[in-house]
Amino acid sequence: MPANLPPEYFAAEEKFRSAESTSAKIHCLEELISTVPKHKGTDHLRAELRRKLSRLKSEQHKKKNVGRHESDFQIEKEGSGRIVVTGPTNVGKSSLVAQLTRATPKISDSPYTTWNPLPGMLNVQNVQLQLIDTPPLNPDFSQPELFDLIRTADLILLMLDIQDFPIQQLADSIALLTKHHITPEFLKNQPENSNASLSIPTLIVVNKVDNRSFMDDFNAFCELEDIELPVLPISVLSQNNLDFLGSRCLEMMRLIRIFSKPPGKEPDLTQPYVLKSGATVTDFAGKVHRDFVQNLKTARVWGSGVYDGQMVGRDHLLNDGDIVELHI
Ligand SMILES: Nc1nc2c(ncn2[C@@H]2O[C@H](COP(=O)(O)OP(=O)(O)OP(=O)(O)O)[C@@H](O)[C@H]2O)c(=O)[nH]1
Ligand SMILES: [Mg+2]
Repeated sequence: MPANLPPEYFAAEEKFRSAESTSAKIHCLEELISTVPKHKGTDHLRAELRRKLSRLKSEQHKKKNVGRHESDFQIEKEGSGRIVVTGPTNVGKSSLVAQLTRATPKISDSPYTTWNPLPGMLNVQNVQLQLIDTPPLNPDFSQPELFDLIRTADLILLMLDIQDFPIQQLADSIALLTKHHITPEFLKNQPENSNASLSIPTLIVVNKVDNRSFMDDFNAFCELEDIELPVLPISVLSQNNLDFLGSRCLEMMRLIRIFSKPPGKEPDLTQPYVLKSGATVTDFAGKVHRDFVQNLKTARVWGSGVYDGQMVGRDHLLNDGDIVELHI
């Protein structure tokens, strides 16, 4: 397919050729990329220009950050779990973190904007989760510390862009993750994944599904994959499915919320105790107070699988949203 480049492209290309400093080259190249129309005929050209930009930005970044880079990637854990947002450049990772938390990462239409991770706190049904924006997965510039950070995730959000060849993006992202010994959990039973690789729950988040017209592309994306993927279409721009994303995260992290009811009082439904799914009344008692584990005699539960206020034993399995009254 012919590229059909507009005259502005050639003018911008000329400017880029004559730029001398790295920062001027980056500036001109960003301008050049913005003149290339997005269609199949310009695929290769856009990929090549992005690669060039990535190389220039990494060059500039290395000069700026000698010595202090690694520590930016060491982030203290906060909240009930850690979610790392990863994926190719420009898919909207920083936009998502900015939208869902108070963090203010830089957002730009130009590729390779984020160079350092940035955490924010995400509140999902009163559960605090740490959501970390990261630099893009980049086949041309490997950052070992980025993969070390991803390895610390309780859940990976692998973000793709429905408007920019998501199938290819998914394949490239998985290739990079597995090269660094990280296997998205949905692939862990595939024979090619060795035991040496760390399997992490991973939700594929397909962004920029801004309106119904992109749902056909999204459905085609789902159909073309051989295995059933944990996948959610979203749009940060039109806020499509963002609420649902939070509850999907809790589910995939296998976290449940349990509310404590002191005897004779109402439960505080704004302050859940967060436990792993499969937790028992004894596990809950241990969260409330460590002495309760020893002294617990019985408990009453309101919620699913029980009648209201049912007496249960120490080994009773709890469900998300249960209210528990401990008797010691
Ligand atoms: N149409 C549309 N554009 C979006 C959406 N979310 C983000 N964008 C735009 O996509 C571009 C890239 O967004 P970023 O959040 O900077 O992307 P990123 O993944 O952090 O990019 P890198 O830092 O380079 O990895 C920006 O112009 C955003 O405004 C969306 O839901 N729909
Ligand atoms: Mg970013």
